Formats: sequence, structure tokens, C-alpha cells
Amino acid sequence: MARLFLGLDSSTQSLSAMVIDYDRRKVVYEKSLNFDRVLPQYQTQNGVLPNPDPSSASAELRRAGPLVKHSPPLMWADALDLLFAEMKKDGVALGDILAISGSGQQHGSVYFNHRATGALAGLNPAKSLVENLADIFSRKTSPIWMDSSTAAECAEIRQALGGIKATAEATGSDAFERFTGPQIRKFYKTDPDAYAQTAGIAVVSSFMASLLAGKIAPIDHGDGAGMNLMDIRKKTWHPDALAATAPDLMQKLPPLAESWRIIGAVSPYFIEKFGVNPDAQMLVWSGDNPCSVIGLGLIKAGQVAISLGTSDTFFGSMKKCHTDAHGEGHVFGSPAGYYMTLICFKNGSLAREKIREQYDIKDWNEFGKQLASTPPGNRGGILLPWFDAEIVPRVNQPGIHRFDLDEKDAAANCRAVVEAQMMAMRLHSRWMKVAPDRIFATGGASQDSPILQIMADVMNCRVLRIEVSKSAALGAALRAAHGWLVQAGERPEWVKVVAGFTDPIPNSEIRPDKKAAKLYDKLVEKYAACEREALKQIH
Ligand code: XUL
Repeated sequence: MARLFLGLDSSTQSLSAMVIDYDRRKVVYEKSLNFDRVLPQYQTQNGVLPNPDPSSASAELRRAGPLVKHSPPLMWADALDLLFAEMKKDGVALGDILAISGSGQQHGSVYFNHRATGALAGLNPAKSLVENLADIFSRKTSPIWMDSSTAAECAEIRQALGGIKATAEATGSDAFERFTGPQIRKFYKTDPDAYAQTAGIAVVSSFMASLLAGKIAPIDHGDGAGMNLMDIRKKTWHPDALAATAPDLMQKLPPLAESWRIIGAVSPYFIEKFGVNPDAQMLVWSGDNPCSVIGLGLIKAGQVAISLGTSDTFFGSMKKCHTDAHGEGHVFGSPAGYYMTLICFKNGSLAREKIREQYDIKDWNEFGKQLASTPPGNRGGILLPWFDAEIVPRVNQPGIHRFDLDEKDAAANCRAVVEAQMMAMRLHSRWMKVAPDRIFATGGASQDSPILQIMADVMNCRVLRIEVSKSAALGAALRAAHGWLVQAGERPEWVKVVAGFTDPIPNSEIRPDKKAAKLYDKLVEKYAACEREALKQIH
């Protein structure tokens, strides 16, 4: 019989399912439900509650400013019901699924009252999940990763822990607005009564796992590190971070667990209602980035992937834990063991598109031709493409800065935006101390070879393209397979688990041009000086 595993991905905008046939190395089913489209009654826009929204369920949101971004946790539960109903309708062999795991958007938090444990244990299949769970929340809406309203709380936590470097050393990251700890602190400060009524706090991944397992689920080391609450080295809750965040927090947090741990059986709700295999094992869920690390095949220390998407993301897999003293990058636990790093550059596609529009370049093919028509190093011209406030380096005032670059020269500006993005990645990933022998490139812009050539030259490293549009859901399914095999006593090696699912596209390798690479060794220093100069002007 086929060994089938289910991976779910609860992202900002949608809930997706992927079923893999492990022995055939094949994805056999994929489905994605877009929250705005299938659940319009929650009135979200791209999965997020519009703000301020007079009809919003929560007084907290009605008072909120534009930096607040929340979503309704009941919508996520509703989507889970719908997705299982779809899978049943589509004839997915739910009765043969051996294990289930999942991925959740990172940092978002869910607040339970004292009724949650009982309600989860007694889910009634004659009712919907929404009917079962309507009164288990002490906070109606959940702050998500897009929320940046906690600058004051970040400053307080950072100060209590001894500054940026010490906070990163302790928890894997500096205090970030979107991270769960600062969000919990803000809730405690602004609504102490509701905080006191809170019996348990989950992150999105552990919330979804709790629904499927019918009990409060642990948080894994990937998502625990996205909270500013976990000791990144000991992988236990950090007492000082908890004390800096809110009172009695320890009693409200679930245990931490390795992401290959089995939580238990699937709740009878899913077995009776949708025909899920009664012997299926529920694994701990993780965050979308830790799951993507598996879905991209980054299972060996030192491996690196770059995703060129709306924002550009630099992922690395790391054996020994180094944290970033400047507090720009993050260290999370990796589901493959060891650690993973993540650096998020906000001005990714956004900046490339802005330049394309500004110079009236009709498509990406034409953009690629402009790149090819200019020499590597751009004759020393540098552009800092901070069209939006940037995360790395921290730039809170958007602006475009040019050095030795003629604004009228379309081709030079196209090259400059891509070179700047690649040099920023090289510069700001130095703290990770990884020297990869190849980089996996993914995301929309990774289809353009001239962009990847610049990546290879700036990084002085081979670049291989990898086509994984649903890396988080795939990573979750592969984690389900791995956890099940561990439980079965098979001692699976990650290399074997991911083989055939995450292989690079054949013949996609791009090699660095040695002359160009030498030139960038120098130019990256000029780029760093330009960043320093611009930051001095801004701050
Ligand atoms: C990572 C982050 C985002 C979310 C998106 O730190 O905030 O990538 O995980 O879902």
C-alpha cells in the first residue's frame, strides 16, 4: 500500500494541503483555499482584517492604528473544516494517510480561555469547528507577522535583556515588532483583564495542530525561536525573556518540542467526519520558514537558499549557533536539527518592479537584456533601492540613493538594483559564517538567468535553480514522513527523505565568472560604505 503523508500550510492568505506518496517520490494532491474568497464572511483582505474596521469583532481592533494587523483565528479553524471537506470530495485517500504535519505563518498568536482544553478534547463532529470553538478565545483576533505596532514593547524587552546583542544572543533574534513576545507584552499592557483571563497562548502553527490533535499542542523550536521567548541554545523557555514580557507567562505557554515529535492520534472529529485514518499520527507543526528549509532541501549545515519573491529571503542551515550582533538576522531551530538562519530584505521584487516601471521596460525578458548590456560592477555605480522602509539594514525612512550612477541611464539602473540586492545579501549574511559551495535559488525572479548570473558572481558561488512554489506545504509533508519513520524505528536520514522531492532543475546550474567575482570583492566594500553614508543621512 502507498505510504501517504499530508502536509498543511496555514499562511497569511490561504490554507493549503499537499499529499505525498513517499515511495513514489511524488506529490499526489494539492489544494489551496483562499480565505478572502471561500470565507468572505470574515471580511478579510488578503487574509487580514481591514483596519480600522468599525464592524470588526474586536474592540481592540476598533481602537487600533494602521500598524496593527490581525486575523480571526476562527477563520483559520473554519478553513480547516472546508479543506478536509474538499479533500473528501476530491477522493483523497484520507483513510490511508499515515501522518500529518503542518506549517504556519510565523509569529502570529492565539489566546485561549479556560474553556479551550475541554472544547478541544470534546470536539463534536455533528457541529462545525466554528460552532465547537466559538467561545474558547480570550482575545477575539490574532496579531500576525505583519503587525508592527509594538516598537515600545520591543524597546522595553530589549532593555530588560541588556540590548540588541544580548537579546539576539539569548533568543536568536533582537526584539522584533512582529515577534510573539512583544505582541504578548502589548496585550498584557493594553488589556490586563483579558490577559489575566488567558489560560493558554498558541502560535498559528501550534493552534492548528491543537485543532487536529484535539488537545493543546507543543510549539517546536523553529517557531519557539520566532517569539523572543526561547533560549536559542538550551531550547527551553528563557526565564529572563518571559519575565521581561508579561507576568505568569510560563503557565500560559505550552511545552516546547522538537519538530519531529508525535503529538498523538488525530482527533476523533476528523476521523468520524472526514474518514481520516484512525491510526494516523499527528506531528508537531512548525513555522513556514522552518518548513520551507525542508521543502527546499536545506538539510545539511552550510547550505543556503535565496528566495526572490515579494521580499527577498536568505535562508541558511547552520551547525553551531551564531547570532547576529547587529540584530538584523534571525536564528531559528531547524526541523532538520541544528539551526537555520533567515534574513528578510523587504525591497525584493518590489524594488525590481519599481525600477522596471520607472524606465518603461516592458517585461522581465527586456529587463534581463538591459542587465546583459552592462558590465559587471556597473562601472562603480551604486543604487540603494529602499523604495519601502527596509528591514536589513534597518531603514525606517524609504528613499532611493545613488552613488556614481546616472539616474538617466536605464540599463545601469537595472543592473544597479540587482547588484545592490545581491551585495546586501553578501554583506549582511557575513555574521552567519557559512561559505556555501552552491546556492539554491527559488521564487519568481529566479527564472531570469541574468539575475542569477549576478547572484553567482557577487556570491562567487554556483547557483542552482529549484522549483518549489509550495515549499512550506511540501516541507510539512516531508516532516510528517520523517517523524512517522522515526516512530517506526527506521532512523531515516534527511538526505534520503527529501531526495527526488527537492532536487534542483536539471541543467540549471549557473557558474560564477571568476573575473567578475574578483571585482565584486572590492565593490561590496564600496557598497558597504555607501550604506553607511546613506544611513548617516537618514538617522
Ligand atoms: C518571518 C516572517 C514571515 C512569515 C510569513 O520572520 O515574518 O516570513 O513567517 O508567513
